[in-house]
Amino acid sequence: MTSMVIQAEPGAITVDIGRTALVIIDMQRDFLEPGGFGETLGNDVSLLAKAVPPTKALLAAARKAGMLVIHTREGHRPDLSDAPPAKVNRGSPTHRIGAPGPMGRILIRGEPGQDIIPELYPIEGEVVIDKPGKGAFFATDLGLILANRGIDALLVCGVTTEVCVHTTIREGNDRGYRCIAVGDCCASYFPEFHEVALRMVKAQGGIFGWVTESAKVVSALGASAAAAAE
Ligand code: TIU
Repeated sequence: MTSMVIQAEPGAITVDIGRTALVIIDMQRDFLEPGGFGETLGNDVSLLAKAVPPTKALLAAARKAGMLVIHTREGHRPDLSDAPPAKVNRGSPTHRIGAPGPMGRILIRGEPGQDIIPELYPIEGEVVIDKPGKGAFFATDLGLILANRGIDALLVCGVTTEVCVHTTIREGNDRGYRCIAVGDCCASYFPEFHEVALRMVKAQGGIFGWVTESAKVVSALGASAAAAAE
């Protein structure tokens, strides 16, 4: 077991690398690229781009350390049987889940827009969770996969901070996982929601978990590898 200390708020946290998973939430073309679901909801998708380079660096460091990497994608079956009508019937009728868009049917599994952006594309051996809800635990086998691997800490990043990232952290926290939001690897269409969502995680002594930055995790992984090589 190799542990590392991550500098974070409200305080530093020690995790075992073999019992920690990097969970990258919904870095999908539908949310990050023009023409996808995010833009159809009236959002400026360019606001999410800044989370991509730090996430790429964090992903590279996690892969090098042999950490479990999990990618999630929000999306539904082509027949929409797993999409609640209350979710589908929202927004403009031409821009709803399942409607044709420039990157295929919006938020439908298997369509190009529902897939992960090329910069962060999963590699062989990494887990991809297709989720019908905002939280990554809801109606998925994420909990089973984490339990089978003995995971007890989650480094969580992705989009959007106050929606799918926050819901997943809340779900994970209630299930007993120590959740660490990697702030610069998260982004929102609403910068103020991003800021407040992160503050909510670490408030009250870490009511939902911890907040850190990618450089601090990369540095902790580097220090752990250096110590192991001694
Ligand atoms: N619209 C929005 O902010 N987010 C979502 O719909 N899904 C995720 O956050 N992934």
